[in-house]
Amino acid sequence: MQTSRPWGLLGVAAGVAGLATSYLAAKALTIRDPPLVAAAELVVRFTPGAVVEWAIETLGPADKPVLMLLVVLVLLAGFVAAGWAWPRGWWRSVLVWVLLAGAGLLAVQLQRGAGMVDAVPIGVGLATSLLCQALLVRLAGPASPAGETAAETAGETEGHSSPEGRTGAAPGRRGLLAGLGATVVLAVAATTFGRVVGNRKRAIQESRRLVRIPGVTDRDPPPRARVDVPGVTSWQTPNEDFYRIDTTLAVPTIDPSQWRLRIHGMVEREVVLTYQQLIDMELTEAWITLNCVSNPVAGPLIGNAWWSGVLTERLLRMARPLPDADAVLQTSDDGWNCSTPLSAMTDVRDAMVAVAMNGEPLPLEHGFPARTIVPGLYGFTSACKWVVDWEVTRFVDVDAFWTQRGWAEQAPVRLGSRIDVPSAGDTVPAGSVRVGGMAWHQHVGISAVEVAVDGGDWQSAEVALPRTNDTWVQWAATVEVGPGDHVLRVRARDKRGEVQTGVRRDVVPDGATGWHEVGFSASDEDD
Ligand SMILES: Nc1nc2c(c(=O)[nH]1)N[C@H]1C(S)=C(S)[C@@H](COP(=O)(O)O)O[C@H]1N2
Ligand SMILES: [Mo]
Repeated sequence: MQTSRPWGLLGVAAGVAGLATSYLAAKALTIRDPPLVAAAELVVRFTPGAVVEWAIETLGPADKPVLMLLVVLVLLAGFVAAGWAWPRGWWRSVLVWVLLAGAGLLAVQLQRGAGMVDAVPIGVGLATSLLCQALLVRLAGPASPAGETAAETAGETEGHSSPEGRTGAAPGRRGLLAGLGATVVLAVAATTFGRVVGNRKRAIQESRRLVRIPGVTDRDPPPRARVDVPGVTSWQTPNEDFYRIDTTLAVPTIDPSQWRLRIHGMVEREVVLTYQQLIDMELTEAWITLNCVSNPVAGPLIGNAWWSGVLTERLLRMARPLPDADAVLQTSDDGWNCSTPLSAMTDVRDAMVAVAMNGEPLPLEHGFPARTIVPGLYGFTSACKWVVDWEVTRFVDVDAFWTQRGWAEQAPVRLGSRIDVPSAGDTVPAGSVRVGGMAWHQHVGISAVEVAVDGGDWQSAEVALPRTNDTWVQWAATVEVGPGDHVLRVRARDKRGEVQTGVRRDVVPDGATGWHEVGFSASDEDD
């Protein structure tokens, strides 16, 4: 028996399994391109233009398949190398896998608009390949000690006379075949499932594109909402730039025709609404700023949009909550939930089940086909995306997702402000410096903003006040600074007379507090 392990084949099987799960992960996370495609795109990007032109000319429409084939061949070579490396020391093999994953990561990260999430499929693929290889090697029979003599050792242990004789060649081969078969099945299953998930996403994107909601308008920001300082955050946040926070790995894909909102629990009458019934009701539209409780001072987890939807008050009125109820446990299609004060959903504010954001049906990531928006409350206690169920209840009887994890049960947004201009570390000409930023206390409203340089006296800023209290506001000021280093700080005052506290507190359990401070330098113009 002179069979040594088919090391290269093991590597290829493990590599293909990794490719398959990375493809599945990419589809499930709705990432534009799976890593393999990203790699092919990278090749195109770094190939000299003349070569690309030559390829297109000579290969015609076959240029893309040929390119993919090349990338696949290079990858296969990498997989074989990873396989061969194993008997020379498992860590060498791991090194090859890591290098391959590193190349994939590079390809993915060099894509336009790549983010952290795009790295996930690579991690999934790497983990799969490592795991598969380890399992396959094990199935192939008694492990051969790593080292230069691996080939000889492999030959020895194969003999029936060796101590592991009974688990030698024949059972090893059977185990290996079973393992390879299982790997192929896994790879095909992962790819097929990824396809299905991807197709489903595309189908729902298409339904979204076709949705027409009568009464939804696309509004320009009110003129008085803006200050004239370049670099201050846009008052309206475009959908593509709107921060996204949720616990889902795969964005729920809900066909609007299948969507229902069930209102039940402590109500006189249970109500079940279809999407059509919802959008046939009278629409409310409003500018509302949404922010996340985990936004640190001056963090990015805040945005302002023009929302269209149906007042939660109207929907709850149909169900007639019982007098003892004080909360609505809202549940998403993906199982996430939050408990919202019933009062905030039934008082005069523009709390709504939103169906459109900035004049378009909700983007899938922001809750299509429907999500709740409650002005004045942090998202984790109110802004349920993909909302499908409202149980009218009492706070004492429920513990929602984040409350179980140490966050507050109720969380009105805190008065806050930040400096956008200057940015930390900027150098500006000494003298009169225009500064600006944002301030917010949704549903209370901002009355004034003040800035101070180097811990000096507070001076009032100009505030661009839109007619609503439910959005953030832009502010601007002119400060006088001499040459040298400076620190600018800001604080806001709300319409209840509360002055923003300078006490620094962490985001847990109910939102950060503290003034935003920015260090910058002023230089003499003669320098
Ligand atoms: N289904 C679901 N809805 C959710 C969440 C979630 O994890 N799942 N996160 C909430 C939190 S913490 C915030 S801050 C807002 C963010 O909404 P956005 O992603 O549209 O900006 O959604 C809320 N709604
Ligand atoms: Mo949040």
